[in-house]
Amino acid sequence: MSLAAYQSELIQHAMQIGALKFGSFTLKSGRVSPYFFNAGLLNTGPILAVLSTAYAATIVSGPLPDFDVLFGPAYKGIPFAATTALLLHTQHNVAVGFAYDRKEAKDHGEGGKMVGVSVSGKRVVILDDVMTSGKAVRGAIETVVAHGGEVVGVVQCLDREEIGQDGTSSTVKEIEALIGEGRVKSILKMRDLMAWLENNGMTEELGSMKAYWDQYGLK
Ligand code: OMP
Repeated sequence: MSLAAYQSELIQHAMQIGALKFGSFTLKSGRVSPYFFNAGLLNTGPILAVLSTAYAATIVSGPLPDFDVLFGPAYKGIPFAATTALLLHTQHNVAVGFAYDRKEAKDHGEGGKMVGVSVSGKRVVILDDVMTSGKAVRGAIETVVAHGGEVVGVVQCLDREEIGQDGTSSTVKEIEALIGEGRVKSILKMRDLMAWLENNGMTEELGSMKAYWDQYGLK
């Protein structure tokens, strides 16, 4: 399986700065994983340029339906949505607003939980870091819908390609059942990480990844 240049570049950078690690990690869902991708460490200008270029390319080549607002859930989605909205404009001539939420509602000033352009009555694409069981993205969908927006797409940096909350089908299928078929996109998938490990002769890590895939991977 061959990777696109931007995918290899992103994996390479992530490995160099320790954003992608191999070992033993307990995830939010309680699953014990042989790898962890910490998008919070993608925190320099050059890596943001690589990442948001990849997000923007994934959105336009998806293709996703036309939309009005890019929504980045707090906290990690916020800078990524901002830089991707910028690159959609400068690289693809696509003009969209961007918005994000607060984890705790503000009771003074402008108040409320949402910041940025209003999602009310708008077509919204959610942009986030990693999807495992889908809990985080379900929360983001609920937030957008509660504020009157229609979610027409979800774009992740990494889709771990796992089974969803109900344990019978993939997280992607569960989320697409909510927002429409073909509406969940990602820059990287778990199989891309496995291809990269194989290309780079990291056989021990690849073995652990395969065992994890057998337990929690797409059915
Ligand atoms: P779910 O809510 O189970 O889909 O898990 C996704 C969230 O878990 C992400 O938004 C991250 O906060 C976190 N996470 C990572 O950041 N990287 C990983 O490799 C795995 C997880 C995780 O805990 O599943």
